[in-house]
Amino acid sequence: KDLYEAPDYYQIDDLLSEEHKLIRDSVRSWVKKEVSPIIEDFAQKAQFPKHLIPGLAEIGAFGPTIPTNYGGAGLDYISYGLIMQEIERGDSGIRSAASVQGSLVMYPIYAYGSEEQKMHYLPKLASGEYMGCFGLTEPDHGSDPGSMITNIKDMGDYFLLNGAKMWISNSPFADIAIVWAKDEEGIIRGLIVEKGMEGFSAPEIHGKWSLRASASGELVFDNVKVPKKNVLPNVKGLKGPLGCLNQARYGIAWGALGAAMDCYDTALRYSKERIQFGRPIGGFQLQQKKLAEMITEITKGQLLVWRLGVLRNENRASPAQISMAKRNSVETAINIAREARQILGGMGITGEYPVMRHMMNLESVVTYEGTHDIHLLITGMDITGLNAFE
Ligand code: TGC
Ligand code: FAD
Repeated sequence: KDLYEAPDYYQIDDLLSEEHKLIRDSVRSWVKKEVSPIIEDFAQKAQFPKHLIPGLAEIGAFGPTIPTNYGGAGLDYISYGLIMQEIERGDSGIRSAASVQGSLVMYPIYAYGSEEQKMHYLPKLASGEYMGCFGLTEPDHGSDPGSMITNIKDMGDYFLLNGAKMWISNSPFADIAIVWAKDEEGIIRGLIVEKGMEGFSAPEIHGKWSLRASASGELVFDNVKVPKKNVLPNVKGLKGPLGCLNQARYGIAWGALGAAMDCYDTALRYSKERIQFGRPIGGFQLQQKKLAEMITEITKGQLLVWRLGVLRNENRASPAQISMAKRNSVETAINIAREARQILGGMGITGEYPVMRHMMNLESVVTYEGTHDIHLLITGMDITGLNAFE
């Protein structure tokens, strides 16, 4: 593809500042130059392209909203959203690496850490010198993380950590892990666990058909001695990890639309070029229905995330509003990917086009950071006041 046209059917660009557009365009050209040419190969090989880490740091993808005195980019939430949108236009796995680093590793250190922890870790994470991962999910506790069994025991000078985490993005190569574990009173605490601590391992999960260019793994803790200075002092309880998820889910709400835009753009071009029965397939009503519905859903999604960004900037976005946007964007994207793949016919199943890769990636995105069902139930609880989880 020589060109990329970002759909902007309702002149949503008018709602962006010049700075927003500059940031968006510079990330877009970075993705086009650095990600698009190599991503299919890395996805086929099931490898995370580690060489992209310095570039991701340079475009401000690691901690876009973290203040500059800690090494972050100090940007607003619309900028953060636009960065995620453009990265996920390239690949959800690359956006995942950035989401985890910024929202799930830097954010908890920034929001719940001591000044010493912030000064020590945040600049290294912002520059990509350290990469991090976030361990909440366990083999037997996914949607219900409050029932986790990973635990810490107070041994005086240190905590003894035991348990296991599952499905952890970036874990196989991460230098540090933000780990959520219960103390002896059953209260969830956050810990910074470092690579090389005795009894800590992070084996990779193989055989994924989705998010193949992202490294996923386990975190296994067998009597790991975690110094007390590595505990995040300023949060206790499930609201700690859930607060980080608000950050990441917000980014995914924008990101998934990037994947949707790439699928739409690819299908639209193909429909104008592919000739069957003597004319472009885009001239057939059935294909036009698919394309018209795609641009309608993308436009609705763009307006929703833009408004969410404004609310987030004003610190007024509720977790339930974030859930609605994450769920809507991912559903939009997965439906568009499936329809776009059909428009491409047989070519749609090949790596010549990005559509099937996006489609497979989105099967993870619809599950992680709270499944489609869980976000629906969060909306249900918010509007009825009745809790379906109890
Ligand atoms: P519940 O009793 O409702 O809440 C416990 C405490 O947490 C507070 N809270 C929140 N705080 C901040 N943000 C939110 N979004 C919050 N939601 C709830 C709540 O007020 C309460 O506080 P307090 O002070 O009263 O104690 O908790 P519950 O056990 O009933 O669970 C609720 C539920 C199901 C919504 C929650 O557990 C949930 O969201 N489950 C989904 C799990 C999930 O999303 N896991 C994601 C793992 S990380 C991941 O997937 C990374 S992928 C990264 C990538 O590669 O991009
Ligand atoms: P389950 O919770 O077992 O759910 C199975 C099904 O049951 C789902 O359809 C779900 O919607 C449904 N269900 C569950 N409870 C209810 C209910 N109350 N009502 C109705 N239906 C319900 N986790 C991390 O901590 N860190 C990471 O970095 C991370 N990265 C990931 C990367 C990938 C590629 C994947 C696939 C997952 C990752 N996860 C990560 C884990 C992810 O957050 C979980 O997979 C997700 O929260 C769902 O948990 P589960 O897979 O155990 O499914």
